[in-house]
Amino acid sequence: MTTQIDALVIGAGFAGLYQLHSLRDRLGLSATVLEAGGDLGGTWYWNRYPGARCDSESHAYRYFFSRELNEEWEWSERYPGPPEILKYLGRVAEKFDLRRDIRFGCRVVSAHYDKAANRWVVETDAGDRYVVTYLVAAVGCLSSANVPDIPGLADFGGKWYHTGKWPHEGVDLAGKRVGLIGTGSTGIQAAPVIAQTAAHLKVFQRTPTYSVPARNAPLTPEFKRWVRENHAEIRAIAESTPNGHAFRIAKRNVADVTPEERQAIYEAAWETGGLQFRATFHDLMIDQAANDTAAAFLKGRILATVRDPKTARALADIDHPYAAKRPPIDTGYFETFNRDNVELVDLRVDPIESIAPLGIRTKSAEHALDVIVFATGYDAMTGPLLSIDIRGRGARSLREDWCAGPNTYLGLQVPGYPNFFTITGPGSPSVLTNMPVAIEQHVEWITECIDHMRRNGIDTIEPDPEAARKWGAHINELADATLLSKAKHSWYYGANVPGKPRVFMPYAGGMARYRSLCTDVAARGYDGFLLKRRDGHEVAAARGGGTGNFGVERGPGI
Ligand code: NA7
Repeated sequence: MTTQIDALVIGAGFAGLYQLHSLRDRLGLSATVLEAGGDLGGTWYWNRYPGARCDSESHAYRYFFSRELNEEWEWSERYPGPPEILKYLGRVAEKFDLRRDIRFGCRVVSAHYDKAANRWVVETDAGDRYVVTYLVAAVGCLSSANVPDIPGLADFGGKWYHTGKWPHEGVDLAGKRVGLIGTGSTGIQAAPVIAQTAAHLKVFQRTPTYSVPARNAPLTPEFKRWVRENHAEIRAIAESTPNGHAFRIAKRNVADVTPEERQAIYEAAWETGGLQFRATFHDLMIDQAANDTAAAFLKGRILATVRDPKTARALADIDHPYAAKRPPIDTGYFETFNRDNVELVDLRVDPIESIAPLGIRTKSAEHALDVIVFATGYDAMTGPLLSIDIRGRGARSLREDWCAGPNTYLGLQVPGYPNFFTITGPGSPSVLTNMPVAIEQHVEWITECIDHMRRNGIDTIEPDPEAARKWGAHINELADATLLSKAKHSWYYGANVPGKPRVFMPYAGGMARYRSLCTDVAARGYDGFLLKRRDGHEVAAARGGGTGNFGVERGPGI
């Protein structure tokens, strides 16, 4: 079956839903969303592991584009869990009548640009074809599960699961000996909940990491009222801060206060909980000495919480600056190691060698297990795009073009792939932000760009290769100006996936700055992009950003 429409959107998470609404209901285009999952939700459709919860605070984890939607929706907890987020997205889909243009259970396998027709030909795993003018990837950054290639997994006699593909019917862990591999945000959320039901839990830790208590709780009626009455202000803060959350980063530097004041500030932030800890000082992410003070405080908390000294030392022996890797937040993670049924396996001392039919074999021990839970993260940012056979001009493939790392302009488009847009793609702030805020900005920019093309008889838009090259250099320059570059083994660098190019992928200049750059680029006639009319004539843009003059502000861009 071949369907001809104006626009095709891949993915029905936060990004895909809003993109569909914008293209269809604002621009009047015919548009369809193809979604591999059985229902909407994206990340939240798949991530239903024990303890799964959003790390963004709920009052800013929402769309802001519709006042009416904001006024009718109320979150129940400080951090929403998957069921409530799915309910929210369900309400969005109902309100804007989105489901009629979404095909579920439909995986896109290829998207090839047909130059002669100036159309994208998209094929699904069911063999359906879509011929479209505009192609938007709303595939998410963390949707390609990374299951490590450990020898023997196929022979494991028990059950194994990746947290990002958790069975929807749930997994009964009662009475089971569970091995949890991975101590990133996911493993840290899952361990305390698994420990409550499993007979025994072994946490296999490769890299210890910091964590701050989330302090989740039901929202009080007063707070809910405050949210209802202050949507505009919450939005204004979220859209003007570097990471899109509804809290501001303090202007003070660590050296501006006495050690006693600093301690009191950290203690208060510890009590408040959550990602706000990162906002206590302006220079935490740019000054090693400043960061050392936060790191020392957080390591001290681990040592004070965990009773067994050897376990405490293994958990607190952290090798990177605080927040140089994605900082987890938790509910009783370190306390979990005080339980009789929980044990830490320090893989730096005793690495995993193989998986045997009865469990995990490390260098010096056999760990008998009934269930293995892989909380081993994702082939982040590029993985979801490269899992599709995407081919642009001259049948060049994205996999080949990105063999040395992603190449984009503003994280929105790829040179040689006309009319193909990515939402929260590599080269955009994405994973360094509160996602819905980044998503809204992208969707609106893409929608306005397509509107501009249609109003001005422009057939194709794609980045000038030179602008993309400069953008790539800028991404690295920004990362190097922060302490993010001190954790080269993070997934921000693709280091968690063997063979993946080690390139810093997200834009670390901050969401607010990125927003103004994108707005400026559009205002200059899509500076840095090549726009061609139907007759093949190029439309000149005023040159600015296209010359690589993006500016670097040495500040807390993340
Ligand atoms: P992360 O942050 O990538 O964490 C994955 C964890 O799994 C991390 O501790 C890894 O250790 C560990 N890992 C990965 N591969 C292995 C192998 N082969 N052996 C042992 N341990 C391994 O993924 P999450 O799902 O926790 O979080 C992803 C994002 O979701 C998070 O940032 C939030 O935005 C939400 P490593 O540190 O690589 O040594």
